[in-house]
Amino acid sequence: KPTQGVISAEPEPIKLDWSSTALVIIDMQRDFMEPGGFGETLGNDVSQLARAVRPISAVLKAARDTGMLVIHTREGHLPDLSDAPPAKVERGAPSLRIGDPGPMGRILIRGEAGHDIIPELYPLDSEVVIDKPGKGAFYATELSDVLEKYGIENLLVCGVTTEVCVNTTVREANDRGYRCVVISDGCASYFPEFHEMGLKMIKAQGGIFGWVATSAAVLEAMK
Ligand code: C5J
Repeated sequence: KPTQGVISAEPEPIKLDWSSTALVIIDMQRDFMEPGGFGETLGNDVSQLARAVRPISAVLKAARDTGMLVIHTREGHLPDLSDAPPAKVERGAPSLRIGDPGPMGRILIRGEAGHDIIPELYPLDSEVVIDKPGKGAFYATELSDVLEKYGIENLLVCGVTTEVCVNTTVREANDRGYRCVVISDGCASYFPEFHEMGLKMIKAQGGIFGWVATSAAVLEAMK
């Protein structure tokens, strides 16, 4: 098995050691991906996100074959909403609010069917699952400790949505010194133009937040 590879990325190629690299899959939850969940309550067309599933699935398989650390994140709140700021719960005019009962259980609540990861990308028992109350995966979670424990220096990041939880997490990671390679077709947004700009923001200015590469380029580097 190769222990390192060069990803053909923008703004420039990046060489990574797989032993110090983790695949981070952001919020591929039924609540964002399927009708009746949090994403749809906000008025979004959830079918926009389906295109990310196949590229993520391919990279996930390669990461498992390589023995890379795999981390899945889930956005959600405790059943008593003690970790949900009123400023988040009360915002806007959704069809259902966080904590309200919906067709997949209570909206964005840990332990409910809607909060769980879609079957196609379901975590193995050996993989890390980070439950986060915010958009960024570092805020109020154990992610920093996990990355330190495994000696991780680089993150391959994918998931939904590009401009919200993916971008927030990449910005948090970049400030903490991690090299982030965002998998372009492994991310998606309810707003295609935000997806495009969200990726551009990362790789602009010499890679101000990180690198962007296609799933094909990542898979090629992992061969
Ligand atoms: C959003 C997320 N879009 N996972 N969450 O509210 O990007």
